[in-house]
Parts: sequence; C-alpha cells; structure tokens
Amino acid sequence: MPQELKITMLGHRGVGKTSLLTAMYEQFDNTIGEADLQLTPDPESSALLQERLGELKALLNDFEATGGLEGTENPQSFKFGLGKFGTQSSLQLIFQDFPGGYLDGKDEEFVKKVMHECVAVLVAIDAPALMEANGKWNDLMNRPKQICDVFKRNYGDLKEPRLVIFVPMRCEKYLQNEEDTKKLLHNIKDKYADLLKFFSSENLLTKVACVVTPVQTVGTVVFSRVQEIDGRPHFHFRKNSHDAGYSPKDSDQPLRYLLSFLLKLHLDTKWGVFNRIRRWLGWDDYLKEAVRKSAFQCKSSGGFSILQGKDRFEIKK
Ligand SMILES: Nc1nc2c(ncn2[C@@H]2O[C@H](COP(=O)(O)OP(=O)(O)OP(=O)(O)O)[C@@H](O)[C@H]2O)c(=O)[nH]1
Ligand SMILES: [Mg+2]
Repeated sequence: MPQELKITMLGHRGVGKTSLLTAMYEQFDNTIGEADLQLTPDPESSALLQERLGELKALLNDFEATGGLEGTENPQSFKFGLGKFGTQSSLQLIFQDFPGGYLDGKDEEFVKKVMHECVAVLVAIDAPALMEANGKWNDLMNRPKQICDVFKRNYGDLKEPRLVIFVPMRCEKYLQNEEDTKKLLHNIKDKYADLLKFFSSENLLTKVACVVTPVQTVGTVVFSRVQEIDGRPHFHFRKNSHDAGYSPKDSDQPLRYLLSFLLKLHLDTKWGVFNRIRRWLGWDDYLKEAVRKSAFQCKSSGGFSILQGKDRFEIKK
C-alpha cells in the first residue's frame, strides 16, 4: 500500500477551493508530469473533476464571464496516486475539499480532524475582494479572521512541521506588472497579519512554512468591475479577447512547493522523529529525484513568495 498524505483546502464559500483543485489536477500532465511522474485519480475523483472542469471552462462561453461551479455541499475527498509514469503509485495524495460554510462553526469536530491530519493547508483567497475598492469587501468574502481562528484553535500545540500555502484566485489582473504583484503580496501580509504573527510565534516559527502562490485557474478571464447591489458586491469578469480560450497558469506551483517541502523534510535528519512523513520518499529513488528536479521550478518572484521557513525548501542541486 502506498503511503498516504493528506492536504486540505481552506477558504470561505465561493473563493475557489474546488476550482483550484480542478486546475491543479488538470494541468499536472503539462507541468510536473514532464518529469515522467503521473498523478492518477481514483474513478470517483476523476468523474467529479471532469464535471468541475466542464463548469470552469464554461466561464468562457460568454464574453462577460458568468456561471461557473456550484458550491460544494458536502465534504469531498479527492484521491490521487503519485508515482513514476506507467508504474504503481508510490504515494497517495488525499485532498480534502469541504464547503466554505463549514468555517462558520457548522462542524467543528470535522474541521479539527482535518487540521490535525493534514500536512499542508491551501488557503484560497479571492483576489478581487482583497485588491479592489481598497479591500472593502475582503472581510465579507475572504473572512481572514475566521481563517486565523481555525489555525489558532488547531495549531496551538503543533508538534509536526506543516506547510501553509496562500493561493490568490481570479488574480489575472494583478499579475501583469511588478507594481501590482507587489501590492498583491503587500495586501496578503496586511490582511493576514494576525495569522502571520501567530505563525511566527515561538512554537510555530520553526514548524510552519508559509508561501504565496497565485494561481490563474482560467487564465483569460479578467476582473472588470465591482457593483454594489443591496449592500453586497457583485464582481464582474471579462474574457481578455473574444476568442480567448482556457489557459490556466501556475496551477503546478502549489504542488511543487508541497513536494519540495516533503522532500526537504525527508532529507533533513533533525526531524527524524516525524518519520511518518520522512519515510515515504525514502523507498523510491525515482520519485525522490523527480521531486528534486521539480522543486527547482518553484517560483519565488512575480507575486510568488516564501513568507516563512525559506530553509524548508532549500534543496541542493
Ligand atoms: N472569474 C473567475 N471565476 C472563477 C475562477 N475560478 C473559479 N471561478 C468561479 O468562482 C466560483 C466559485 O468557485 P468554487 O471553486 O466553487 O469555490 P469554493 O471555494 O469551492 O466554494 P464552496 O465549495 O461553496 O466553499 C465558481 O462559480 C467558479 O466558476 C477564475 O479564475 N475566474
Ligand atoms: Mg467547493
């Protein structure tokens, strides 16, 4: 049986957790897959992701992008095997997707279990809410305080290393020039200051690694304006040209960071006690080498940044 590793998605309702997972999987073959690795979903995950992908692509049907995915109603886990192309998987990655609504305290036990089990957490952030109208809609859409509270409740006495990846979504507009990418990073540091402060506390500083990886899940659909109706924001998006197609960007980056974090944990003997994570890479030299190569392609500029724990990704060439 391959070793299992669990990862979860965190974020308020509609920020784009399920879309992120879809884009990460869909682009795998074109990106990390070049290293002769394959990511194989189990049949149920495969069927669900295909459906999600169709919905994501449907955003391109109108010039003014509307429609899209339905919200997730129940927790759903997506299982993938990772390993050398054409052979049995050496590692099983389990992504736990759950409805943003769960953060409202609906099922605290479930959230607790997930936060306890998962070695990595992907925090999806709605970028227009963070960036537009001076961040007026950020609290409503992204709920940074609620996200911070989830970590505070569950990471207080953390004993193992963890990876937290902030993933700005629908961020096409903010990655066009250096000024905007700086502002994107600045706003994340500003709006999530409490959480970052918590991560840099004495117990967590050496355990939690934290990075920002903006992902463009569609690539050609760009924020155009925000309209306020009855005190609620309506964000509008447009295709950047009439014939623009589906062209996601950087959806490989969260996974590259995850894999390089795991490889470094394995190589770093001082974490010997945490051999639950250390062991798995040890018995497959092929995977180890492939992940090592993939790690060199982790981006760290143009909106990408390691906010804490740089040494957790330093792998020798
Ligand atoms: N404009 C734009 N819309 C997107 C993009 N990615 C996803 N969406 C839309 O954003 C909406 C919400 O995305 P989901 O992935 O369902 O969000 P979620 O976080 O899983 O939501 P819950 O499951 O309800 O917690 C969907 O209607 C998507 O089609 C994007 O890159 N650009
Ligand atoms: Mg969802």
